[in-house]
Amino acid sequence: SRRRSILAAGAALPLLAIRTRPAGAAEFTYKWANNLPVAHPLNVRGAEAVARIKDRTGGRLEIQVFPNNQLGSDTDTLSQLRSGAVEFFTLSGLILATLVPPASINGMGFAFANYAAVWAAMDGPLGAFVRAEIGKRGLFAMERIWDNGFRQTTTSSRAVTAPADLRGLKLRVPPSPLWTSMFNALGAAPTSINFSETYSALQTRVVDGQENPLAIIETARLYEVQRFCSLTNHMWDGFWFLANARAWQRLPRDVQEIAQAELNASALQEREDVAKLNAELQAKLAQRGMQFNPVDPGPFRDRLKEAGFYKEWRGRYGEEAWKVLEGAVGAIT
Ligand code: X2X
Repeated sequence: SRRRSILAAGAALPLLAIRTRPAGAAEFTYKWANNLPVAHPLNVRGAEAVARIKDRTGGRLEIQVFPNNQLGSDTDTLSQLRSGAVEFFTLSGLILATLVPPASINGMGFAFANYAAVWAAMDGPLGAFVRAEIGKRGLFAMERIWDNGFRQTTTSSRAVTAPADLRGLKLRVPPSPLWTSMFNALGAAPTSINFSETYSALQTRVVDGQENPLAIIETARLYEVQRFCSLTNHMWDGFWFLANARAWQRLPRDVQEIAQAELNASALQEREDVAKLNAELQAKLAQRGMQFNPVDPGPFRDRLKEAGFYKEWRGRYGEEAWKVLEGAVGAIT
């Protein structure tokens, strides 16, 4: 009878539900997009995390990696992350600030003296503050931020030793209000260009310079189109490992825990790799023809103060955020 066949189908359901997934196929197939070359430690350690996650979840979560802006520029990919078309994205906090304004705060000019200060802040109250703000915007940030590094200034035209050397310099900066504001205050002529367009913008001389950590100057081969590298160390930048919050919440608790633990473990390894590279790379890049010069940060910081840069950004972030920053790095006056 009809009733009997419905019952029979119902009884068979649990089995059918399991069988609708072809053998070997993941329950969740998510995309992770990033803007970096495959040789960068973020991709090397990230790929290791992805493999461990697949293994430890018994294949339930499979993460497909799209390095090198394969899915679009950072600006495009941030939109895709928000819509859920991309589930994971590693993005600089400064660029994320176009959506979550406080997320650029770690890029405040000359705020961090060294890596010890960076990790104490980002694994501590400053990172917690920013992650909470990210959480209010439909995104979830893993606990450990990945290292991009202290940024150095390269040009095809001249060494930068003092703020006067930046005057009128056509400088590529990533799309973020803090970057534009800071280099305007320093007297340069910054242009917002996504990383995906940076190499060609330098090559065709749309801009004369850019600023990035040595690990990126090396892995993205920017040394091919830049000659001088000035060790300005003007800010520290890192990548939040972001998830679309709805996609993250769809994952069962145990899968979330494995994913977050493995990504955080890889982040710590990536930090070591990048620190090592940034220490070694000056010699290697010099062999390739780059000319390095040290920089005294004092005059740059003075110039930012005189231009009202710190005052302006203190107002934009608000007293609460500024207190958390100063709690980490000391008074910025
Ligand atoms: O766009 C850049 O310069 C880069 C790669 O450093 C960032 O992602 C902020």
